[in-house]
Amino acid sequence: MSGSAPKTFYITTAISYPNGAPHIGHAYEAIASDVIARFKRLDGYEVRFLTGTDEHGQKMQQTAAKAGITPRELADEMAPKFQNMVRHLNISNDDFIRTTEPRHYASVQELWGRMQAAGDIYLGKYGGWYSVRDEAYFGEDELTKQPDGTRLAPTGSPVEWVEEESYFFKLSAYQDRLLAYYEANPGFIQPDGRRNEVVSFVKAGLKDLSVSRTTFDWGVPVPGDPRHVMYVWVDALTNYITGLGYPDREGEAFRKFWPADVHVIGKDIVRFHAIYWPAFLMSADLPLPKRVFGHGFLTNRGEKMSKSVGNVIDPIAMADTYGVDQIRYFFCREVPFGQDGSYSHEALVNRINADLANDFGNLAQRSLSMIAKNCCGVVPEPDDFSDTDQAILAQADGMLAKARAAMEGYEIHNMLAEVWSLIGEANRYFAGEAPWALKKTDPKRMETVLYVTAELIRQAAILAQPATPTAAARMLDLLDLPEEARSFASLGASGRLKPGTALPAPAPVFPRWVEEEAPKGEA
Ligand code: ME8
Repeated sequence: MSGSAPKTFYITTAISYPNGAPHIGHAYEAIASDVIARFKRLDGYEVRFLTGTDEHGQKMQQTAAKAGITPRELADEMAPKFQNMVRHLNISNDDFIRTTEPRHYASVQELWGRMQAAGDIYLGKYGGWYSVRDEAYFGEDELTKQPDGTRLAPTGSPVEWVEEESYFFKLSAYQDRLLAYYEANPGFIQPDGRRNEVVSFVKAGLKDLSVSRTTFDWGVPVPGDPRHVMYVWVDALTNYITGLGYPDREGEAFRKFWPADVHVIGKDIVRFHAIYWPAFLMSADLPLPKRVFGHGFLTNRGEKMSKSVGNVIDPIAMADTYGVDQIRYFFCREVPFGQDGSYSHEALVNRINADLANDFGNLAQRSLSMIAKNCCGVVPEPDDFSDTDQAILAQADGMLAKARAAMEGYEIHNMLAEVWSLIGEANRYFAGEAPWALKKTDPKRMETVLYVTAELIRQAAILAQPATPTAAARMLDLLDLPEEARSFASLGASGRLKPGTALPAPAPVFPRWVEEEAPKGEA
């Protein structure tokens, strides 16, 4: 990288609807994206990481109406809860966008103008089953037909066929170009299963998309025709470029970071990101994102979380109960990224105690305590390395390549599995070499074993930083590693611990979960 511009990496999460409090699905997406962002930063990339809230649209308007407040009041009340959640979970986002900000209006209106200038927006009529009481359209499949032929919305209110004036985006014109793009960029939609769904959907034929509404007014006004507000997805998707200063395409952020390296989103909104968004960008003659990654859904013991079932988990309460690093590690390690995953108290406690407290925490505590007691609290000077020492050091030195390979496809779970397999080996090494027994028989060999163990902890802790940033930093503090020696550039033989370095008194980093403290009412 000498002399050349730093490698850049732009990652985004979906922007959340703030019509309710943040739930564990929002937290999961933010955590996984944060692990990717931190990994890339530590690996020498200049990273830009955006998250935020999606504040317009009918859902927000309806929730506000029920609460007797304006949608703006609702957004102003709820958006800080999302900002607070990302802070609480130690998410390293560089920006938090709210779609009600003036910078975003400017961006969406510019994008609309470019799509219009390209001839892709026309005025037509949108027809659908409309409930006046709910002020909403419903799909045919959502309705119940009454014996008298009338139809009822799921809310029980009657619907009527309504046609309203609407602007349309010529999505149908992009079918072939989209298919060609998917073909030429097989990694664009990940994981592969989601890609196949999108490809079949597009192959089946695309209809033009209604992109404005006149039945409500909580949205970005259509330029030149303010009776219309833009369809919330046109507005929402554009956040990804607003966050880079669009419409200023010559600005530093846009030039440096667009196109995005990855949009991390849930599986339910892959179509919007893999079909609409690239079509809008093609129309506006802007480069397309490199990848859309659709992660799975989290369930509570296999059951969908819903307010009515009462099993919605508050991520902040969960982090307060188990620990921020603990839940970050749990979700990223336990759930293969891309697949659905399930949460349970037992599974979490198992990971906390087995992986964090026993395997990593105990090993550090035991080996560093021995250094404190038997090596005057300084990193010991190793003697010649045995074959066993050399083999395990080589394994540690090879970790970065393995971790990178896993993260290439955003296999966060596999990246962590690699790091913890090294920790497992380090435990076997420590137990096998039994430095406590060498204390009397061969103190020099004891020092070598303690050196090697501390070196393994150094490398594992550097690699654990993306998932467990606070605990890993504490562990690196215990090794007295300066800030500049904590990036991935210091992994491997070139960054070996320096014998003679005075270490602070060891302190436990990963506490055990003690079952009596289980939260009451937790099934
Ligand atoms: O969809 N498990 O917002 P949203 C995992 N505003 N992820 C989940 C989940 C669960 N149980 N429930 C939701 C929106 N998510 C739009 C996005 S982007 C331009 C606009 C994920 O608040 C969901 O898939 O309903 C999405 O990626 C994110 O949380 C926000 O969902």
